This record gives sequence, structure tokens and C-alpha cells, in this order.
Amino acid sequence: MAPMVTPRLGPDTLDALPAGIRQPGYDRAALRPGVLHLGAGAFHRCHQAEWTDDALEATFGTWGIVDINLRAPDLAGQHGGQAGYFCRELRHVGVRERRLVGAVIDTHTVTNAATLTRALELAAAPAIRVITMTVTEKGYCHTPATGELNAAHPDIVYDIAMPDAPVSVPGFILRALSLRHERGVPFPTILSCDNVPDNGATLRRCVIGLARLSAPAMVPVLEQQGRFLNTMVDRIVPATREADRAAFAAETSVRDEALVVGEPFRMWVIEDPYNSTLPPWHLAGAIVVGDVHPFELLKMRVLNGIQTNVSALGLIGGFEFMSDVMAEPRFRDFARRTMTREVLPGLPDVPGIELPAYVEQSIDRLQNPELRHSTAQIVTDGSQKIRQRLLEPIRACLALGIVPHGLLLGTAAWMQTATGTDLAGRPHEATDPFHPRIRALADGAGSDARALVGALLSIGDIFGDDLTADAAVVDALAERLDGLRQHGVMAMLEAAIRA
Ligand code: CS2
Repeated sequence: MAPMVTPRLGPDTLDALPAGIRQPGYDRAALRPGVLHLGAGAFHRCHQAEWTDDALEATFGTWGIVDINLRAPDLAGQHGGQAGYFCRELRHVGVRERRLVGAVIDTHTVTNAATLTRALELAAAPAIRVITMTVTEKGYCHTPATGELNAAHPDIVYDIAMPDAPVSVPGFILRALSLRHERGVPFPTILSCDNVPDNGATLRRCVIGLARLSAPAMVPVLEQQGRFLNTMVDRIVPATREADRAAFAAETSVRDEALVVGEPFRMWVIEDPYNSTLPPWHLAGAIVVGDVHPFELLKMRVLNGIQTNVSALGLIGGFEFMSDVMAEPRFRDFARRTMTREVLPGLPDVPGIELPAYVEQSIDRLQNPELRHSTAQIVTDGSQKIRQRLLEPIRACLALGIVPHGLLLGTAAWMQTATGTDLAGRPHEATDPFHPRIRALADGAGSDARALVGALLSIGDIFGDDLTADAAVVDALAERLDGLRQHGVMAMLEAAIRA
């Protein structure tokens, strides 16, 4: 007998889904493309796409989403093979809520010249009035320490030589906007939804910076007509695991290759000085403000700050998931004290948010035992994350005369993970665009913690040039890295808690 094959989620299997799974409450057949999204990973599906379903239910409009990946994974193996449908599952203690999302009506992956041309045509189509993007920090091709375009980035070098066939995100946006300009099609509003400081402004600088080098006639056009919005997005959405998909299939008898699992909490703050026409996301709780900066600082320094500060410590301490890290009372204590003593004093007031309560809420979110967010996933690409999450808060402490014990310990731990070896010198995988450079410096430093700290701090593209010149910072980092190697993670956590 042939083995039973679980049918895949799609238009033909919707009726088979259990009644408990909420289905789109609008006429999906009437959707037309309105939004184009770049970088359709788990976060996008569990945030912008779900949010758009809410908006469509509140007030219907032609705001279907076209998802584009400029590189792998091929979306055909995900919701692209399911007519755009996927389920999102929210989990926390006592919460498990599944919902079918219908807002994505087309998907497209760039794999060669022909698919790139098609993707550019999709982005140049007059029907697209909004472009959103989640391409991760490194997708911006900027220098982390300055937020300026890195003109030496291999993808940017390529796009300067071949502007009609771009491989980078700034190159793709520049080409799509150039096509629209040539054809007299108005520019869409572009919303950056990545954890990059001043994300929209950074994208604008990178696109205009690239135009200066490859399409100078576009510079004044972009300066006058480009609408790049800064936004703050928030929801913890770990990479989906095969165990999640298998459990879904076992419980529903339908296999969803694009399933996403996230937390109930979500937030979206949009700074829109242009009063743009957007899907009615505000009807579903998105907040439109005049200045997103305080919200961005809060989220990157507290929620992301705790994640980055404890994930490297957790990883080298042998903890696989964030929920395991935060289940350990010493880590919770450490996170709370670091935030309260070192981070909150440097934050501005945030409209409508009480900072100590936000810290407690963040800790609760991060210890959510129903999510499996790996410490390694958060450590990934740390060179792109630490400026906004650890280094700026350290600078704020130094300016206020506060010794950043906790932030320094997290930074020292990150330095250890970035070398690709654990505390005992055993190799582990480090995924980071700076890894080859860091590895070479680590080889030069050998087992000397001070030499390693000095060498890494001299990477100005990550650390700027102020910290390496501050002897107290160099000493403190070297002492903590050495302490981690000599005494281990828990002893150093305890010392930081006592400090
Ligand atoms: C995480 C974020 O991997 C990471 O960088 O810190 O994806 C984080 O979970 C989200 O920013 C939460 O909104």
C-alpha cells in the first residue's frame, strides 16, 4: 500500500482545515496587487502579512501583497506553492491560536536574469503603491558603525557595474524607481521594516548613495520624490522548525510548508511625514507618529538589547533556546538589572509607554516557553546588530557616568562567539559577514583576551573609533572576556549582578 501523503495547504484544502482555524474574513478573490514586499521570511508572514489581513477585514481595499525574494529561499517551496496561503500560529503559556492568512496573492523568487526582469516589472507596476521590506540588517549594504552605503560591498560593486541587473536591495530599489521614473509612474511609499537604526533614512541614503555612483541623473529625482519611511516593527518569530510543521500536519491533516509560529505580542509604529496612502493598518493597531525614534530606541535597546546581551552568553554557556536562558533566574536578574541600571537612564520618554513596565513585559516575552528561538539565530550577524543594541547604550552610560557592567559582559561574550570558537577554544559555527576578518584577527590574538579585544575594537566599521581609544573600555572588555574564559558564564553573571 502506498504511504498516506498529507495534502498540502492551498485553495483545495481550505475546507479540510479544522473549524478552529480562523479564515480570511474578506473576499480574497477581489484582492489585487497593491503592496510589494521584499524579503518574505517568517517575520514578514507573521507581521505585515497578518496585519494586512486585519486591515482588509476592517476596511476592504485592493491591497493584495506580492512577495518577492531576491535570493533563496525559493518561495515556491513555501507559500508560493500554496497560492499564497499560509497559517500563522501564536503561542504563549495557555495560548495557541491558529489563523489562515490570505493577503499574499503572488510570490516570486529571483533566480536568474529572466526572473529578475519579472521582479523589476512587478515592482515598477503602477498598481504597486507601497513597498515594504524585511531584508535583515545586512541587506542594506551599509557600514554598521555609520549607516552609510558601503561602496566596497561586493554586491554594490556589482550593481555599480551592472545597474540594470542589480543583486543588492538598494540596487533593486534604485532600478525599480528608475523604471517608474522613465515611464512616468509615481513612486510608491517604501517602508523599511528591519531592525536597522533610522531604517528608512538609512535605506534612502544607501539608494541615493548608489545612484550617485551608478545613475547620477536619478539623485535629484530621488531626493525630491523618494518616500522612505522609518518604522519600528516588533514580534518575536523564530525560524519555523520541522517539528512545528509536523505537529501542524498531524493535528490538521494538512501540511503547511510556510507555517509561521510567533508570540501574541505585536507592534508597528510608522513615521509618515507624507501622509501616504497606506493599507488601513492603523485600523488594526499600527500607530502612525511624527517621530518613531523614541520607539525605535526603546525596542532596539530593551527587547533586542536583552536578546543580544544574553544570547551570546547563553550560547557559550550551552543554552540552545532563549526561553531556556530566561528560565534561569540569574539570567533574568542580569537582564532586569542591566536594563534598569544601564539602559533606561539613557532612553528618552516614549509616548504612552512606561519604561519599567516595558522591561518586565519584554522579560515575559523572552521567557515564553512555547517559542523555540535559538540563541544561535540571535547571535547570527551580530556585527550588524551590536551598535544599536549594545554599543550605543554603552556610549550613553559613559556619557552619564554609569559603569555598564552588564552591557560590557554581553559585548565580551559576543566577541567570543564572533570568533567561531567557544570558551574552551572549540569551533562552532559563526554566521556573520565580518566573520572571516574576525577569525583572522582571532588567529593573530591566540589565547590572549586583551589582544583579541584590542584587535576587534579596531574594526572601525563595527565599533567606530571612540571605544578603541577608551582605555577603561578596553580594560573592562578584556577583563570580562578573560573572566568568561577562566570562570565561565554563570560566575561572571553573578559577578555582574553583584557589581
Ligand atoms: C532578533 C529579532 O534575530 C534577531 O535579531 O533579535 O529578530 C527579534 O526577535 C525581533 O526584532 C523582535 O521584534
